[in-house]
Amino acid sequence: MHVVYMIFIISLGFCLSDDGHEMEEFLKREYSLSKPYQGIGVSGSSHWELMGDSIVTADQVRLTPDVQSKQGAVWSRIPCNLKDWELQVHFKIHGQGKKNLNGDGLAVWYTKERMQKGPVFGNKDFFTGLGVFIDTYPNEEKHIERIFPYVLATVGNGTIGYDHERDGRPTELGGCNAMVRNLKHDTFLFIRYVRRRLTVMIDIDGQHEWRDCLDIPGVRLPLGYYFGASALTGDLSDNHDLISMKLYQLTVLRSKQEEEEEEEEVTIPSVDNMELLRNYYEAEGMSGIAIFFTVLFSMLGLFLLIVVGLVVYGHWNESKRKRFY
Ligand SMILES: *[C@@H]1O[C@H](CO)[C@@H](O)[C@H](O)[C@H]1NC(C)=O
Ligand SMILES: [Ca+2]
Repeated sequence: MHVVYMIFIISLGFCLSDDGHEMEEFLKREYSLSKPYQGIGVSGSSHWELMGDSIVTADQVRLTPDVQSKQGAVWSRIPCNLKDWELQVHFKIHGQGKKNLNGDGLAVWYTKERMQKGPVFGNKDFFTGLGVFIDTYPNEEKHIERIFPYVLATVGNGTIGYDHERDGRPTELGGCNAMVRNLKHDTFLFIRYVRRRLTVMIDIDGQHEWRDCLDIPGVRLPLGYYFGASALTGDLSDNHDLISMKLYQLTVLRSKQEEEEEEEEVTIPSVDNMELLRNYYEAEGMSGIAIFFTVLFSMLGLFLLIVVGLVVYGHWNESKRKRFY
C-alpha cells in the first residue's frame, strides 16, 4: 500500500510541474455577477436569479442574514459551455457569533441542477457536479486534522450524499483551513478548471496573494452546467455575502495527446483515482497526533517489556545464585 501512495504522490508532483502552458483569460459577463447587480431579483431578463432568503443591496448579494434557520442562493440562468474557466469569488462572512458559534457556511456550485433548496449549504443534496464549500462550523466533534473554517471541494454524480455530521469528509477531494470570518479586508475564493485539473486557491490575508488550497488532476466535469452560490444558517448564523463572482474563459493550448485524451465527452461528473485519493487523505490524516500516540505507546510498550525483562532476569539470576550458596 505504501508503495502505491509513493507512486501516487510522485505522479501528483509530476503533474504539478507540467504547467508550462500559456493561458489567456477573458471575462465573460454573462456568467459574472458584480455591482450594481442590475435587475437581479426584479427582472426576468437578468442573467442571475435569486432564491430563498437572499436579497440584493447596493453593495452585495446577501445570501443569508445573521439570523437562525435561513437559506438563500443565487443562480446563473445560462448553462456554461466553456471547457476551461476560472471563477473568482469575492465574498464576506461576518456576524455576532464568537469563535465556533456561527454557521453554517457558503458554497459555490457548478452543477446540473439549479434553484433547488436543500441541506447542503442551502442547496439540494445528491447534487450533480462540483461544490466548493466554506464550512464555518465543525459539526464533527473529532476534527483533529481539520481546523475550521475549512474550505473543501466535492464532486457529486447525483447518487452520493453529503455527510453533514462529518462536514463532508467522506466525499472530500481536498481542502484547507481558511480564517475568513469578520475580517476588515476583502476575501476571495478562486476556482480554476483547466485541462481537467481542479485548483482552488484563497486570498484572505489582505496581501493580494493566492494561497493554494487544493489541486487535483483528473476531475471530469460535463459542459452545460450552471454556476451558483448558496448559504445556510441553522441554530448558529452569519451574514453570508457575495460581492462578486467573475468568470473568466481561459484559452489553453493542448498537446495532441491531451486533445485525444479529452475527446471522449464527459456525461457524469467523476474524479480519476478517487479511491487512491481517499486512501491517501486517510493515511495522511493518520499523521500528526495519531502517529505521535502510536509511537508514544510503542515506546512505552517497549520500555515496559525491557523493565519486565530486567526484573525477570534479576529474579532468575538471584535464584541461580541462591542455588550456589
Ligand atoms: C457515483 O459514484 C459512486 C461512488 O464513486 C459510484 O458507486 C456510482 O456508480 C456512481 N454513479 C454513477 C451514475 O456513475
Ligand atoms: Ca459544518
